[in-house]
Amino acid sequence: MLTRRSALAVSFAATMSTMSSCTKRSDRPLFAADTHPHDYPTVRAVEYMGARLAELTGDRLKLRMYPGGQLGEEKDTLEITVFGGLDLNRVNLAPLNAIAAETIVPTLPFLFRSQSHMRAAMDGAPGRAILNALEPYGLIGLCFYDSGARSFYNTRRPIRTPDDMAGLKIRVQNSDLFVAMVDALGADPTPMSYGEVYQALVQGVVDGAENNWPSFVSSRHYEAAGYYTLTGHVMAPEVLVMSTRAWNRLDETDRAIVRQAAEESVPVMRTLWDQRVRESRDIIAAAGVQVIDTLDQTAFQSRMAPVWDRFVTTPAQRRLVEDILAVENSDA
Ligand code: GTR
Repeated sequence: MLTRRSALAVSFAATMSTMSSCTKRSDRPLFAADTHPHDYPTVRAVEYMGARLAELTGDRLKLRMYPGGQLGEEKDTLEITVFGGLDLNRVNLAPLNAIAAETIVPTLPFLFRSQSHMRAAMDGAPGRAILNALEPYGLIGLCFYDSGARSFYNTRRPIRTPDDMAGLKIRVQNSDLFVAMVDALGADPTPMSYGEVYQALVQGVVDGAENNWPSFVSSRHYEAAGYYTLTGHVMAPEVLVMSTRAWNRLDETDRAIVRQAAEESVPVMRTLWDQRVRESRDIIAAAGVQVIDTLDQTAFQSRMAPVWDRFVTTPAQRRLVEDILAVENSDA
């Protein structure tokens, strides 16, 4: 059954494809979607990209952002992007896991050593290979944005070891990898769209979820979940994708400009991100959430071997894992 939001997104997509088939490409802006609110770093970075597009083309290319999940949940807007109803979409890598196997690799638990390792790997050849792997599926990968490290929060009790997670119902993103990961920790994984999690936490439909500092705050999940355990288990970055249909309407010059503007938005996003993480930590501290930061991370990590074995299966994935692990970074 279609939710109200996805119904809205479908009708939006229908209007857009009618518009694009009967107007020239320069007659309307590129439409972009993001699940986060208007002031979130990913939204502001894509808007920055839009401003650069306008500058570089004398207003020929423009971008209009639809933030706050108003066009639907990531899974739905991704489908719409693939069939060309949306031009640009900023999503997490997790909903892409079912589309392109290469996107699973940066989503693997405890893969990256640090944020700077993640940034160095995604800026380099492994990142480029993952973006290119989206092309056969109707998506052009433009750039990666930070998503920090995801950690577990819940409404019930402080989690210090995997055993403390036993029986907790934990919301996960729509990705089999996340389901398997939470399962391996002994909790009960519940895949659910992001927009539904706040109510589910408040009503006790789930006991917890997992996310980075900025999302924990902007989603207001911290108002319901008073325990945040810094497992930092996944550092999968966000990704900005363009519909191949929209891409095909651009000539070579404009494609290069789109790539340039996207690349220029990355350092802008990183500055906004680091600032937002600091602000979010302060908000959590002031709200009295119990932050559990003295924990044995290896106890969580050691449960992940079967998850890696199950999800890293192709030669391309194995090569990516090796290449990412071999990337050196300043704080390694
Ligand atoms: C956030 C991410 C979103 C979405 C969300 C979720 O960190 O930025 O794109 O994936 O997590 O948990 O669904």
